[in-house]
Amino acid sequence: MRGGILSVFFLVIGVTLLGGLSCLGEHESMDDSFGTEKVKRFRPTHFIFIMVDDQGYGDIGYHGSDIHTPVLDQLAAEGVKLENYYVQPICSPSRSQLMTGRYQIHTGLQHSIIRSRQPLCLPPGIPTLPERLVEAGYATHMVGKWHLGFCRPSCLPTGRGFQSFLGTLTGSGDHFSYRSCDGAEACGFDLHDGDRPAWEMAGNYSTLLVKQILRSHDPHKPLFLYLSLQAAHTPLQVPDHFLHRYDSQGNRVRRHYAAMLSCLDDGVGQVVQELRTSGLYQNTVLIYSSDNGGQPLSGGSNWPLRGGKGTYWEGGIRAVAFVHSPLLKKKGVVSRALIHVSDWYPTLLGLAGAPQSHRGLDGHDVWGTINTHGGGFCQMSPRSFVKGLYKFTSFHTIAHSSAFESPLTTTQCPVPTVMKPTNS
Ligand SMILES: [Ca+2]
Repeated sequence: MRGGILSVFFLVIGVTLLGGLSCLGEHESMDDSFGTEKVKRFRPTHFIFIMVDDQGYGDIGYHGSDIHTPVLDQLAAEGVKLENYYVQPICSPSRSQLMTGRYQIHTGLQHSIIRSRQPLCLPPGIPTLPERLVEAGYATHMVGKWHLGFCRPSCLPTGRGFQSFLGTLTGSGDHFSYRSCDGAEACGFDLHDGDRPAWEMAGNYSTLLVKQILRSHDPHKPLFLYLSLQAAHTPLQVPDHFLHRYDSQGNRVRRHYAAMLSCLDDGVGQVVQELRTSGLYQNTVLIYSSDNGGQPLSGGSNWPLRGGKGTYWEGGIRAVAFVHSPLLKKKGVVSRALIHVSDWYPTLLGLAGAPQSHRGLDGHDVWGTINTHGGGFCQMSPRSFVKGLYKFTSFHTIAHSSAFESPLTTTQCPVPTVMKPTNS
């Protein structure tokens, strides 16, 4: 029996994974709010990072989309919506920044995605987020799309800090067959369990994953689960019952894309339900992020932003993101603080109580901004710009230039302004 599209598959096994880590030993009580210092003194915090692929800024219910995402809408409404959140315009650079906390120009990954035949991966000398979390005592698991190179065993997720990995190494394989091609002459099977092809898991993966998780299970450790979904990246494939939700959608491409996001939405709901059932939920920080803007040619919409995936217009780099956690001090708020995908590295390490060295990092610890100032005080972000091919400057910075002397309000923060290209 076919297992459904990759997103469903990953979410199902993601649930299995969470279920396997349901016991965390003795817990101390803590109040409803927390910061880095409190986390150090109390029980460890679990991280669920959900990275979705090519979801457009306009393709989520709370941005007015015609795509139904009730689970995501509710999670975001109960958390902090990040409305000034930036990523890179394509897959590998964004993911490299999440893993290293550094701009891709500092890791050699600034050119494009890593193609299957390219002998490239994350630089071995730069510690990754899961490597640092392992040092802090975390169990680290990855399910889903890697797309950060696989030319050597040391480049694989299991070579870069994840204690278990089940997923795909390339960027756009078939959701059903796991066939992935880099040109017609270079195709292969891309579903891997650790460092080996998982041929046998194509139809019966969940059972095997249970075994895998049970083998690696340590109930006393905090959890970092990187759930990296290939939905809603091409190829646009989805089980029929999700398609039927959009029978009225006349655009076939858009219909399939929308159905993939609904499938994803359902799956995230299963993950959260399992978090509740397993008792992990109350001490979990769930971060949801798209890796780049939507691709209009593949059904995505970034409305009202201009441009899309692969461009440095807002539609390519301003992404859907939110944080959901019972531990947030302020919930149900919209943050317009400038936050970038590279910021998760120091932010999560800070929450984990890991020793911090900011040497070489481009990311900032933005937990205080999210947790305490989530109501839109953009000037409270430690970040004033994002460096890429273009510089982005927050209104706060502009307001302190000679040309803009108007004081900021605390309720309205304009989007960053695109400045001239920079070589620095
Ligand atoms: Ca992508």
